[in-house]
Amino acid sequence: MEIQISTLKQENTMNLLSIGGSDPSAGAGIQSDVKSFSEFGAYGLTVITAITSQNTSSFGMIEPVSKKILENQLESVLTDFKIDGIKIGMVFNSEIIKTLYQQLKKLKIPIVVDPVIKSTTGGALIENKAIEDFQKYIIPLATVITPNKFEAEILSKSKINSKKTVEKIAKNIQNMGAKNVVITGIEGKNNKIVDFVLEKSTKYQISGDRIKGTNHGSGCSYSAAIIFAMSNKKSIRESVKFAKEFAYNSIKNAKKIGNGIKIVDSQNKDKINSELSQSINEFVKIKNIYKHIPECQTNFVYSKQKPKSTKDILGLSGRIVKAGKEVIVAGNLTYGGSKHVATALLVVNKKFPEIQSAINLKYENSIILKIKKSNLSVSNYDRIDEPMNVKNKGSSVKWGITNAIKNSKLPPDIIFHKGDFGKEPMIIIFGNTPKSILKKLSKIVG
Ligand code: PXL
Repeated sequence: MEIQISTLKQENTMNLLSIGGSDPSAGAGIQSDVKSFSEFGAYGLTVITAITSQNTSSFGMIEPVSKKILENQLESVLTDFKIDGIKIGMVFNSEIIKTLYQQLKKLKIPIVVDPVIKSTTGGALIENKAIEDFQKYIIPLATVITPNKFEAEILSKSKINSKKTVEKIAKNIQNMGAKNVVITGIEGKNNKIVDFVLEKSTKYQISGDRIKGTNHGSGCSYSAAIIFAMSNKKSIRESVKFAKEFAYNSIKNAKKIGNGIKIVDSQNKDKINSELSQSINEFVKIKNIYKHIPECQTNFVYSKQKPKSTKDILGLSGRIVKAGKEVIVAGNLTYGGSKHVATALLVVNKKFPEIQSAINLKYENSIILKIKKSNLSVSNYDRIDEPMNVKNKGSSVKWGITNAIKNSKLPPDIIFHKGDFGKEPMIIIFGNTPKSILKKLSKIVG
């Protein structure tokens, strides 16, 4: 079966729903979530609970939507799209809270609740009298709830002033029905900012550098990143780490767009990172792709121009791994994250600088046959010929790839070797970009 990349994209993009308020400054609320989701390569859907008017200096009016249009919006999205995860932000009043509860209680997808109470410019995002219903109806929907220190204090009606009280307050919020609690923005020692995580049966802290100053939208980008990671079946710990890094970069990139405080900028991933993460998302959704993952698992890499070492090549710190018939992405994208595939790419890139991306797949005769029938260029090397000193130095990949392209005039699409004693045979696909690799893949798998 031929895989059409265009259909693949249409059918397999992750759909994330943001339920919250509209912010015309687009720094927070549903507008900011749509931008974050799109940055992750996911498709963002929205259900609006309230319209706020605000800018970077002041907060104006709020108009909550009616129960009728809220129900109708929910019905529209829930009946049409396969939704992979939901983020709930501003809910404003009891009527909205109860309506959301009725519609969402039956769903079995991850829900991240960001219990927003006040905007940075001082606007009340929830009515005081609705907080009790928020605790009763919205908190139990949460797979993860992400209050900042101030919100955690309001929800638990107590002050955070020590590590012990953070734990107590997290437990208290968990007792309201949230499965996992992440209290963000606790000031730590040495200019660190700490997030406290309480899972069902474990607790820990994740610490990061602090950036001084007030920004609009940092909390929203944090919770949007958590729902993306959770919907990708990441663990709570991995999701929190991912969100912390994403929010950190968004804050670091914050821009003074209006006359008041800066607005966070989530459009901060370099192009290499954003194309590779999108392509990995598409790769793992290719039908039956688990059959092509080798025992040593798969890495998908993308290099900066003129890489000097594998540190200039982006890859997964974990791998794309097989779990039964599913394929899971373990770890995060980091420069220097891949050793073998990145080394192979480095060698090819030296001779053919336009080749900046690579992926390894399981060796199968049937694939080699398909490759030979396609118009892809293929070369190979034989590990039997490998000199002893190369084997001992552990530089087999470098030696093999150098050999395979020694006489090539054109860049290779595919290089394979059939293995050796104790060494798994392997196929590596090369391309200018991750997208071009997906195109080549569509000719040979499926
Ligand atoms: O960042 C919290 C938040 C969420 N939703 C809306 C907001 C804000 C903060 O201003 O305006 C609509």
